[in-house]
Amino acid sequence: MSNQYVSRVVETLKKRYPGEAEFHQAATEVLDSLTPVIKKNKEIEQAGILERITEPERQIIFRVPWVDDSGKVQVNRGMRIQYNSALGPYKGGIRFHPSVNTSIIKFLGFEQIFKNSLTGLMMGGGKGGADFDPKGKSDNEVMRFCQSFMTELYRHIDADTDVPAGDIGVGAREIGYMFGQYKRIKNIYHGILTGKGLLYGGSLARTEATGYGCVYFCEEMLKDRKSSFEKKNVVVSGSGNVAIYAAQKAMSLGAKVIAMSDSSGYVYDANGIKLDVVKRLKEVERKRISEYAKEVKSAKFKDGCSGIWTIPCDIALPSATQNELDEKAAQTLIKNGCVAVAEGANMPSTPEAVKVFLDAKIAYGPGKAANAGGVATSGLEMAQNSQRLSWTFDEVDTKLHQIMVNIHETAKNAAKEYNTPGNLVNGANIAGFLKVAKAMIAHGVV
Ligand code: NDP
Ligand code: 2IT
Repeated sequence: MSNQYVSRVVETLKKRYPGEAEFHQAATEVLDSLTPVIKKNKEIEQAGILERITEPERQIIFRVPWVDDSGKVQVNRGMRIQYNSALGPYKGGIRFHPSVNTSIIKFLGFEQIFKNSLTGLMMGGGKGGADFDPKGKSDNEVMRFCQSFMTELYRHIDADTDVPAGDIGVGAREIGYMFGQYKRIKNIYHGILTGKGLLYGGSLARTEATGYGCVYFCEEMLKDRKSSFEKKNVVVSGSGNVAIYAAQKAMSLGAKVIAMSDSSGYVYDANGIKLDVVKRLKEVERKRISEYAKEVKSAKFKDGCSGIWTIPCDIALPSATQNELDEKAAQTLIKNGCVAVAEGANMPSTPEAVKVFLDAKIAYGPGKAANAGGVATSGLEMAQNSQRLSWTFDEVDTKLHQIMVNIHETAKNAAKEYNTPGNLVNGANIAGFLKVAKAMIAHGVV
């Protein structure tokens, strides 16, 4: 359902930015949800809020030259999209993956505006990245790349301006190299990145936060249905940062995680995935998930990552990448008895798959609500850096848990208020949007 103002803005975006499919998808999804809000509040159209909120405040695109181990010069394309600063400094991750382009970084930056608003912390939205593939690169190559990336990025970020973090392909190692280079260039030691190592300003529980937060969110959806993770079979796609800690928290709540994946395929282990093996293979040895099946005899490896959704499960936690779960996969999940889907990844379900979940009225938590625990804990890392203090793991985890409970409640209430009870897509989009829109109106035409 869409009104004329929404259709006009979406059409203009498609004309102005042809070929940005992921961005069109993300913008259309959010704007369509906003129809009842726009009807109720005429000021939104008068103030051009949709035109402004869909256009990044600033886009920085730059060359990243670096020297590989053979001495050859390589060049990648780096970018940072500073999308919206109505609620605070731009905040959002950096992705290093060969697929990175403006469409992907814009979709992620756009989603980040509403996600960050939902956390209740003072953070605007942004995203960055490069089409660099860390896979198969030596530590030294990764270091030289990160140093070159930061040699341009440093002039655009600051603790109160724009605070990047990790995302696909950017973890503790990359954040460390980028932090070191920033400090060297600027001679300032402050919290310009989050997801830092614990020795130099990182927050306890940030590593775990996105995955834990996703499970906390899912737990709230299950509670509303008088259910829990106890004795449930869970499928988690991906085997990176988000997937590993979503699996860990689900297991600690009594669930059995029976499958995980990477971009080449998935492992199924009816006895329950041994997470210590996955952690060693992925976090320490940087190997493929197929190695898991060579080590653990009860497991089977299958080529192709999308097959993971054919495994019967009670709960699915898509935690790999965008559009990894399509309509057919959604139908198969429902047919096999899946009752809850909480998105650890950003936009992992296609629009058709989302429709299947909403029509079936299963518990469905969209990424911008369900995976907000990562950026929320980044916000807590910024607060600790400003105070020059470190909170304990339990303090951070308790705050994270409360934030996820609040986000669920906020999205649920907004869905009800705008006449689509239970639809957390509408609820999250509306609640996230309203705060940003009101701040933008207060700031005047900027
Ligand atoms: P990682 O790089 O740690 O892990 C990514 C995982 O997803 C890997 O298993 C990777 O497999 C898989 N993957 C990546 N691209 C594809 C693809 N095209 N097809 C299938 N699988 C793929 O990243 P994160 O765990 O940090 O991020 C996962 C998702 O969570 C992303 O959507 C990210 O935007 C989102 N997210 C991350 C947050 C964070 O704090 N890190 C916060 C909120 C959301 P392979 O190794 O084969 O590439
Ligand atoms: O998509 C995301 O929310 C992230 N990659 C985390 C961003 C952050 O600033 O912690």
